[in-house]
Amino acid sequence: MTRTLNIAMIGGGFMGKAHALAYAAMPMFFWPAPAIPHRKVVVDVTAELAEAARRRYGFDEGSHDWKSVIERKDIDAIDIVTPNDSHAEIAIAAAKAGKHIICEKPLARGGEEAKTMLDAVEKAGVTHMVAFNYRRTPAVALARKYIEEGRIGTILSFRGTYLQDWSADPNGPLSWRFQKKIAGSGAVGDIGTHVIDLARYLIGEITAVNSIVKTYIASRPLQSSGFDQLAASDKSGKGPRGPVDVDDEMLTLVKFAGGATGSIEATRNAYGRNNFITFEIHGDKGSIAFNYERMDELEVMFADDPGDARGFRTVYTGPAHPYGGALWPIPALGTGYGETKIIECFDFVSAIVKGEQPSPNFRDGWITELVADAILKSGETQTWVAVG
Ligand code: NAI
Ligand code: 4PW
Repeated sequence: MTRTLNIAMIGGGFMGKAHALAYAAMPMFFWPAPAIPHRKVVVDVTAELAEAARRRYGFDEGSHDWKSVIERKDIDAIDIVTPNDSHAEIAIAAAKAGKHIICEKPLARGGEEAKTMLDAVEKAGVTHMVAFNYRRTPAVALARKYIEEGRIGTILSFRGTYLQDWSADPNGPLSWRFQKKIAGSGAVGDIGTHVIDLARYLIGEITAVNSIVKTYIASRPLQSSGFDQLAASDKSGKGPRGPVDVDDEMLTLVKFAGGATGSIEATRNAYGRNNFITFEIHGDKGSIAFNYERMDELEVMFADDPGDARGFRTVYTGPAHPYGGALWPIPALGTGYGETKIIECFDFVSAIVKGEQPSPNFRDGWITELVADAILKSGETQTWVAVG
């Protein structure tokens, strides 16, 4: 009989919604499922918030005390979907209690904190995963397959971006994402780490960076609750303001261990861009280009394409491509953010059942933090900085 895994999810905000959806939907797509994730307990900071999350996201129970939930014998896995400042404390306690862990990105507020988490999960011998879900986009997994098969030859260069505009308005509220003590950093940690993860997944380790890191908006209106208000409606700018002590934008050159070069840009101040995660990869036998805003499409050009058909062409992902058999039966029916989380959930649950470590795991999360640290340091020193 298919095993059941009892999940305790800590945090009932934006990512709480995405992960709860994934637990419910994963067996509907991946059937037979490796195990059935059961939404057992959801935790938030007050009893009222926990109860609202319980009803909304379909959990058996709500709680406002993650410490007692982690100790429960009937919980198999802990899902950490809280702001970044609580990831380490919760993950280390969960590891000590012998629970499998999935933790949202960025794993921590820097390499040092991330290493304490890695040490804890490795000592405990539990399954651990960091939720860089964009690499679960079928077109991104297809890009990796082409690279692994040598379809574009030796990789020469990688250009990656993550451009958004939700923080371009100076009267957007001072959410936790603009506070260093909670977030760790700004665009670098929040969205730059997604591109670092994609670069590592597709090309390999980053060894050195040379970066520009800037803050454009020095203060923002205080928001009325601890909740993040990415899409706050009150942007009147009235009322008290607080200081922003994180970066708004970063641009960096990168060197890869395998010899390729590249660049990464991340900003939340790019008017007109929404979830503009892109990469273009050039090899000595072809090129690949991707834009998340058209996430079912992969642009490819192979050097041996006929001379009268040179140029990028579009592959629409579907059943023939990674994860495609579990998703929808015809290419271009359309996948979305939800599917990336459903696939992530499948890979996490599969890893628990097989007793293996999924990828990306806490070691990947730690290395990504080391790259982010190097970018921030290079932004300060205006020099090349080695990673690690
Ligand atoms: P959010 O602000 O929408 O929700 C956070 C929730 O956690 C709130 O309900 C809050 O009350 C609760 N919370 C805070 N401290 C808690 C504690 N000690 N115990 C229990 N509950 C607590 O934040 P959001 O957007 O859900 O972000 C959470 C994490 O997910 C962050 O690390 C963020 O970087 C990451 N994230 C990842 C995304 C991705 O695409 N993979 C997208 C958005 C966020
Ligand atoms: O991780 C990122 C978030 O913090 C996300 O992928 C997008 O940008 C959505 O919210 C923010």
